[in-house]
Amino acid sequence: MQWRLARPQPATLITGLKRELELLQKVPAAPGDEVLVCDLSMQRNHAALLQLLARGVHVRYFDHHKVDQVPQHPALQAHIDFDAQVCTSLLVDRELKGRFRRWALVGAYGDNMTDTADKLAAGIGLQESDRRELRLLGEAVNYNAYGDEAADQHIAPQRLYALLVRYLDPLQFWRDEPIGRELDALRRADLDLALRLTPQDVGEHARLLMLPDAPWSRRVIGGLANAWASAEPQRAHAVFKADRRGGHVVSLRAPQATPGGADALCRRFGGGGRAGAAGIDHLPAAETLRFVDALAATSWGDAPPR
Ligand SMILES: [Mn+2]
Repeated sequence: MQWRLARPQPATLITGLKRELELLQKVPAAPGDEVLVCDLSMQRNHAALLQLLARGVHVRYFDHHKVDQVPQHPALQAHIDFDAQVCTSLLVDRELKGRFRRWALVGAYGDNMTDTADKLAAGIGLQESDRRELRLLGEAVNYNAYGDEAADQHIAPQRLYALLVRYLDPLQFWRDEPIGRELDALRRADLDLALRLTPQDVGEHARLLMLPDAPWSRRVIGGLANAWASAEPQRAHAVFKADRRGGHVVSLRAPQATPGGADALCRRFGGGGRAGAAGIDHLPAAETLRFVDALAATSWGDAPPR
């Protein structure tokens, strides 16, 4: 949003569900084309990135997920930062020097970076009621990315983007377009169902929730983890949802008080993410106990807060 508003030009939008990460291989770019990549793990798209660069495509890459090695290539402009206090929206904001700060805040709120976003919002003189609307919009847009299949989503992200990009000011969008409030109402209804479930303690510093497999639970898993993380900032939260292969999808949040180590724990089980928020796409049933033991054994305070 921010980049397109700053540099308007015809572009093909390629997007996917929250867990569809290997998107770069779907980019049909020709030599001389420019590709803008946002919020997509470079680790998971490494080979496709090298292929694009070799083909003579220019790539501008903004991301905050852990990557072992950023290729050195004259046609790659990479803005990568793993700090727990940044998200991709804030990296773009940094590059554009705050030109579309209100949109940047929508992204940051949507990523549950409430404290950072509140400070930035206060810095540009936004009142509490405006901050609240930006937060609701961010959470609604973020929420719409969740689900295991297109039918789980209220509106296709491509269509939502086309509506959003017509507005320079997200507050105007929130007030003029009903879709933001529709998504907000859906999110609340799903969350109300999920919050009826009681988390179980896992050791002293973590809790675990088990969700059934249903359209609402496929959408709510990440938002539920964020809601519990905010409500209980001293504890880590793992939300499990049954998948169709007899295992689970896992969404993990480190304690907000010590936001580190979630990605490291998930990587041991084939998942990934960032320091404060990470996940596992498929945890086989046979691995469940090993994960729960590892969760109980994690001493979050020892992880560097980055
Ligand atoms: Mn992100």
